[in-house]
Amino acid sequence: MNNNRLRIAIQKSGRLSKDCQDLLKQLGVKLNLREQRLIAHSTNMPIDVLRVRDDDIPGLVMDGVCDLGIVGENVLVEAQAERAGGTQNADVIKLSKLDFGYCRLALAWPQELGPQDKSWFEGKRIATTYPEILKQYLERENINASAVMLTGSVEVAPRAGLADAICDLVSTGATLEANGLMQGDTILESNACLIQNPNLNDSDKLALIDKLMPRLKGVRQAKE
Ligand code: PRT
Ligand code: ZN
Repeated sequence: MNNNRLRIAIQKSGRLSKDCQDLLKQLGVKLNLREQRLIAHSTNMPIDVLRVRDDDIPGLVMDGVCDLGIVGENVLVEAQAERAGGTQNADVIKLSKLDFGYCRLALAWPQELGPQDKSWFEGKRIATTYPEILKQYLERENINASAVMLTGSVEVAPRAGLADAICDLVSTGATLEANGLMQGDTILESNACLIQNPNLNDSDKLALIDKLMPRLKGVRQAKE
């Protein structure tokens, strides 16, 4: 990998991939993404795009392996909370919120229990992929409940007897409905965002970012 090229981490395949690729195109970054490679080199700018799992993106940017990254705030906030208090760098510069990947992290419980207030969660087990964000919320709200970490199929946890409730991402609400779950409090609202390694000091790379940022602003305004 050439160190003089600006390295941007994006999700390889998933909900953010298409929007990330479209955004790079709108910024004038020409890429050959046809090959299923980890790294795609831009043909018109000194930029390399790394295509990885979204969960790896915050760490790659915090550690300076990549200069920039595009990731959901949900994944970013969880990764920062995971590193909090440890020795690893947990800082990033949030350059811009992006206009895709919108969702909310919300609590939900079996519909048949009907509406519940916060006190219901006392002593309950809550399945989630975001245990750190959930723990922060429970502390804030003074609720004594435990987080059950699941990386997938969170919405089936109550029915499977693995948990009493869930804390999961919601966009349309169709998944909750299909699984007989009732939506409660939103813990976090999330969009995709563009992040930068805070220790980046290469003047050519910083100049390139300065050139791209007004374009990004233009792309976002055009969408309004
Ligand atoms: O393989 P990799 O680890 O990269 O991908 P992934 O499977 O972890 O993530 P992916 O592609 O599913 O999501 C990437 C990012 O998209 C998330 O981190 C969010 O920032 C954002 N996003 C936006 C969503 C949703 N909307 C969303 N609806 N991520 C997940 N969902 C899931 C949710 O977990 C639930 O299962 O969709 C279901 C709910 O959707 P509705 O429309 O039925 O409410
Ligand atoms: Zn993921």
